Amino acid sequence: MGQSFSGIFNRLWGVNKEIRILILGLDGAGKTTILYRLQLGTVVTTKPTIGFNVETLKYNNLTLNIWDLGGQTSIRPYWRCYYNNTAGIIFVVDSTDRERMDVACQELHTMLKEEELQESALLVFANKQDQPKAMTAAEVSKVLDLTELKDRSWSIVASSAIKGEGLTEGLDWLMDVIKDEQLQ
Ligand code: G3D
Ligand code: MG
Repeated sequence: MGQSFSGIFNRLWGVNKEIRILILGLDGAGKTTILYRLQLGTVVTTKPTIGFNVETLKYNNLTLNIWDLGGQTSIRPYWRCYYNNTAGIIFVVDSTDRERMDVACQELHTMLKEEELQESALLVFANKQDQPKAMTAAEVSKVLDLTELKDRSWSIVASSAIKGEGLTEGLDWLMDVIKDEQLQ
């Protein structure tokens, strides 16, 4: 059997500061499903400002914050409260949602321009691979222009949040990168 999720995240135990991971993506991509799948503790939903729901999961010195990208640009300034100490970004894509791939691409690249996120590693989940019409991870990588990313550690992993596939592989990669960067 594969490693447990808590085992993966426990690797950061001993890193002597709070580490934040943002889980982002368009609505319906599968973010909440992934968060619950991790089974690391209680997910708390807060609404700090109008029209902006944040789900939070705390585990040891790790905080996972998750919200939907897209829609109201007026609330964007409020997101910045969550950027501090962001070691990693997990961007979740619905691989069957071909119509909104360009929106996902724009949202991702806008986010990555944020000053405070320049050092953050990026993991992309090409999610919903259990669906017959899903684009492959290679196809998603291409439409999201991931190869254009310079000076950033990034990886794309095919996943099915519903089946629990690919999540361990992706998070393993991300935790390794974060641990390396924190210990430097
Ligand atoms: P979000 O938090 O990114 O908005 P959710 O997305 O986690 O709420 O998921 C949106 C819908 O997609 C949910 O279905 C969920 O079950 C489904 N979903 C999430 N991941 C996968 C996956 O890997 N494969 C498939 N087939 N479906 C997935 P409902 O029907 O509850 O809206
Ligand atoms: Mg959600």
